[in-house]
Amino acid sequence: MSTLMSGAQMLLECLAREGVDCIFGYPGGVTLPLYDVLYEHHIRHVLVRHEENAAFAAEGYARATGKVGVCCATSGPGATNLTTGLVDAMMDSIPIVAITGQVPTKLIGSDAFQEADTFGITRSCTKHNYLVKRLDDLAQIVHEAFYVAASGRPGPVLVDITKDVFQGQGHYQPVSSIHLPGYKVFTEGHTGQIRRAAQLIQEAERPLVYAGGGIIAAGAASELREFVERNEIPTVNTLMGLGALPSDHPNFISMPGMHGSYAANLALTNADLLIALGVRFDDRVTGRLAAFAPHAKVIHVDIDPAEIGKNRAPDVPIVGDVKRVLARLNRLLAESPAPADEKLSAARRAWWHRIRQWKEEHPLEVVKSDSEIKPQHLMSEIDRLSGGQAIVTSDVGQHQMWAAQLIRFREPRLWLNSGGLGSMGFGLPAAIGAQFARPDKLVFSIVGDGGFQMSIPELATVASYGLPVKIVIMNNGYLGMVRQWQTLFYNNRLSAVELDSFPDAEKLAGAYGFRGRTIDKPWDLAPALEEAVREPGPYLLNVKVSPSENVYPMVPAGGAINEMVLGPPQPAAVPAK
Ligand SMILES: Cc1ncc(C[n+]2csc(CCOP(=O)(O)OP(=O)(O)O)c2C)c(N)n1
Repeated sequence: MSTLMSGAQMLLECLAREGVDCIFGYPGGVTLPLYDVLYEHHIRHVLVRHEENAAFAAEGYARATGKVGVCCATSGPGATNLTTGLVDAMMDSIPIVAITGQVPTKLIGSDAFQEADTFGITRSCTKHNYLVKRLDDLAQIVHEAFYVAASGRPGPVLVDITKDVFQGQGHYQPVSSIHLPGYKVFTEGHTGQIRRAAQLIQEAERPLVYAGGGIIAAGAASELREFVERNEIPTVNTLMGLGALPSDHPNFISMPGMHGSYAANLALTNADLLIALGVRFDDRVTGRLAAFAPHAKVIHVDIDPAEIGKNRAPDVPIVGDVKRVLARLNRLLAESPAPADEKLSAARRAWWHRIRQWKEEHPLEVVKSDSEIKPQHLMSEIDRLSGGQAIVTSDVGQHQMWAAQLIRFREPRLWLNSGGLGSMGFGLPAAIGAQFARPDKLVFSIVGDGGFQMSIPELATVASYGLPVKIVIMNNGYLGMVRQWQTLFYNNRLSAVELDSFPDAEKLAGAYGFRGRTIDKPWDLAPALEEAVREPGPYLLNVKVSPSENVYPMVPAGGAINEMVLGPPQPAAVPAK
């Protein structure tokens, strides 16, 4: 007979059995019984300074490892503070389990102190959610929550637990199987469609792989690499997919989309076959949908049937785990190679030639100046120190786009950013989660001066755990990305974008007990970053960059992705060739 335990102990037993070693959270009234058990439990609880950041940190942990991240909040305001992080995880398909406390069962619906309808509020921002009102259901639900979060298309799952369940006494019953009628995960892919895909791949003159976060979620990077190498196919990785193919791989073009490269966007526009792998044809990638990849047949592989045909009807739909589907495609293409066809080979050579030309005509450039620090210069220095190996989290805005364009990632799970939701305030807490998950790694957190001010409370978390995160503020004195749109599309009428009061970084970091510095001279950039990396603990580097720089290329909202503004002085529309 197993030992009698409280609901709170049982919850931790479940988490331990799920391999959880770390929870990001913030306590409160109804979670007191849980925190009492955490007091002497081996699972580490990390006290963040705001619940939103608990969710972002759990995401950072999950994004850096592929494991389920866990966050925890009390009822009412604690739970509602989690919601941005839940939506963020939902949009980017990140597996997290959020535990929230709820008022005692008998008080539900009575407007009790700190009661909120967490179950109702989070229904639309979770993959699945539960309200636990009976201790007998607890273990089953918690194990289900982990299964749902991590299986199929990953996502956030919330478990709302009443205080009486935490306080009740019962026996933990191991959960031997999880059977969820109505929740089916299709992993294998349809054999006939995989054959059709193989045939299209062998016949295409201008094939292009368009690979996204699904490759990283599925752990399919080596299958992707084999696929593009064996079939000699050029590849674009979306913002969420950076690192799926190493940035310096010869088949890698770069990121496509609104701030994607000229070559990547023209490759999409001119391809005759798009092999879309774990992507969702997001509007920031496609631009005007009707003009997206107008000459291409589409093979779309995704584990979520709802993605197939959502934005673009594919010619070959394949619902399945992209890792398994690619492995099967690789086998099929190896076993039955296409017969030699000189005309086709010449067309493929010409395709590669055009792509190389586009890359040479308009590369993503590192702009430098003798008098001021250019944002691109900052990113290239971080890239130099990272060598494609560091974990880099970003916040949202111009710095995010420059980082995505100019920093290399040699592996998956190094580039962590809020892609779908674009949540400012993500970068620093995500770095905290990532650093806990990967203490061995150098972690840069690149943030704008706007987003940083949303996360300042987390400097306390960084300090109190001595996390050696290198926080780099790209400080342009503006909400830069909004300023850019106002400059380009609203006659430079700068409205509510100036950030004219910014704290002294050295004093701010010093107030928390670690080192910080502000620089604004280009010759100080490399030494200052090196100093930050050498520092064994945290470091806050405030880099004042030229204030009014714009991110290019840029596809204006509603434009086709070949209609890029390539940069000052004059917009240049690039025709599809
Ligand atoms: C929570 C949240 N609020 C508002 C926005 C809208 N927004 C997108 S980018 C941006 C400006 C970000 O400024 P900053 O953090 O300084 O970064 P920069 O663009 O200058 O690199 C804003 C306000 C957002 N993405 N997230």
